[in-house]
Amino acid sequence: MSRHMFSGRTPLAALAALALNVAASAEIHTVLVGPGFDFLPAEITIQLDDTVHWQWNGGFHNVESGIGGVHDGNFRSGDPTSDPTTTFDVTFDQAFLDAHPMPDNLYPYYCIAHVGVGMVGSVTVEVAETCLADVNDDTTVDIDDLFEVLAHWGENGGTYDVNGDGVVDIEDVFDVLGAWGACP
Ligand SMILES: [Ca+2]
Ligand SMILES: [Ca+2]
Ligand SMILES: [Cu+2]
Repeated sequence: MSRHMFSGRTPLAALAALALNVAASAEIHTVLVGPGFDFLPAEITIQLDDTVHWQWNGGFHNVESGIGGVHDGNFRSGDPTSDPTTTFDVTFDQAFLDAHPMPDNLYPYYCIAHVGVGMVGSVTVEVAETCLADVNDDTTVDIDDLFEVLAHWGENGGTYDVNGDGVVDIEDVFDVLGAWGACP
């Protein structure tokens, strides 16, 4: 089987270690609040389970979700402040998305003191279709799915073509590694 050909070249222990690293890759994204009337970066795209860390950088500001100064209730740092030690963190995990659903997982926000002069930002949360990588349908993406993809190496499409590009190859292996863990 193609599995043997592959494992002869690539130590499975290294693949497993890579998978663990990928699975534990939730990131923290810092957004500067001020010193002018802007957020930097103003628009960010993050992955599910990542955290946005707003850090006050001069000026009198807050972070408040919504559009045009109308708060939508998703998140709010508090009243505007110029305290330079102020920070505000939101972790955009599945529980947060479930509690605060938004179209396309797009979360607009503003500073209530300066929304009138365009102090706005947004967070877009990308959610990987992890269950596509669960090729054996047991609700967990793990070493068994990796073996299945390797065993069907080179096939044209089908269940084991995780990314749907028409061939089972290394990209599908990376998709399995990237989706490691329980399906949501
Ligand atoms: Ca599975
Ligand atoms: Ca593929
Ligand atoms: Cu402001």
